[in-house]
Amino acid sequence: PSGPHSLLKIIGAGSALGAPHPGSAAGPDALEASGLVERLQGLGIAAEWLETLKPLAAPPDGTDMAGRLAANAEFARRLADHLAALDPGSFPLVLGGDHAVAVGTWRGLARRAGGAPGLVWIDAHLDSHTAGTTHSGNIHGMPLAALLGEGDPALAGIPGPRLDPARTCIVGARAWEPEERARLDRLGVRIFDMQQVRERGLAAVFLDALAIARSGTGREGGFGVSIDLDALDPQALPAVTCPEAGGIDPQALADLLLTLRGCGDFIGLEIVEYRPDLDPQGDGARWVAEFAGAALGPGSYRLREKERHYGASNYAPL
Ligand code: 4U7
Ligand code: MN
Ligand code: MN
Ligand code: MN
Repeated sequence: PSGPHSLLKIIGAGSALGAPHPGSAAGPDALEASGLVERLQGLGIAAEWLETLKPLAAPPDGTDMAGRLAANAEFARRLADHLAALDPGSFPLVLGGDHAVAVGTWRGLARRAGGAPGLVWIDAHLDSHTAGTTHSGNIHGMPLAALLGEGDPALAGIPGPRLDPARTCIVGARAWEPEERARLDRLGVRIFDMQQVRERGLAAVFLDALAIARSGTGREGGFGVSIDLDALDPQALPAVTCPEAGGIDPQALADLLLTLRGCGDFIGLEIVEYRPDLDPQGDGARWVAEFAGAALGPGSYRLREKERHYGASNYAPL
């Protein structure tokens, strides 16, 4: 760890409080042990593992919705506070954990950026239920609705600006319930489902999604990308809680994430839902390194600017 000279700060969000299986809570520790920092440093990225947040205590089995919302909200609030306070010379990579941690990630980064970021949400699911519409009761199916300001105030009220639906979009969706779809349609959130990805190709869809997230005049918040690994095809990456057949080819996604290197308004990357207990060969860990390396590798405008302003000891010469 090179302290102040690291530009890329990795924050582990080791919570599975939102999921029906505890396995994703171990995601950050497994990714750290897999040598992620070293892999990124090998690509010339000045990366440091800053910290891994853990839930205070898992609520006992049978805890009601209010209790589970409160536990998820406590974790999200703490994560948001850490991210909002991150030093200005760094770029955040948040690693889950289940996708409920995203409520903390994007409220915290919105505060840090001084406004709501546009957001590209890459996921097999829409994650736009509320406690009132959920079929499963699982809170990792609710974070996007909460970020848009919908649903129980415990989750929707984590401090920070709410997302602008006009600058929010989803890529890769193929499994949803009618209520969450209706919510997003009402709000005007654009959904690029898997059928569109197949018809138009991932590149065309991804560039449209980026344009939406980067659009508008009040762009002081920049934009971010949240990757739920279940967006990818489970034949290539089965180590997730809610696999859905017919997903995105991981190499195709890695190739498109290269686009992010050119974006000066890119404010944060999140990768969630990794299940190390289902990943004996470490394929999932390898893809996480590929995605982060593609988005933030040498030539990354965002890291280069930070290097110019704040300096970096181990960033590869460009
Ligand atoms: B993830 C689901 F019912 N919609 O609400 C639900 F299909 O963060 C899935 O995208 C949620 O992994 C998946 O439980 C949440 C279900
Ligand atoms: Mn998700
Ligand atoms: Mn999902
Ligand atoms: Mn899942």
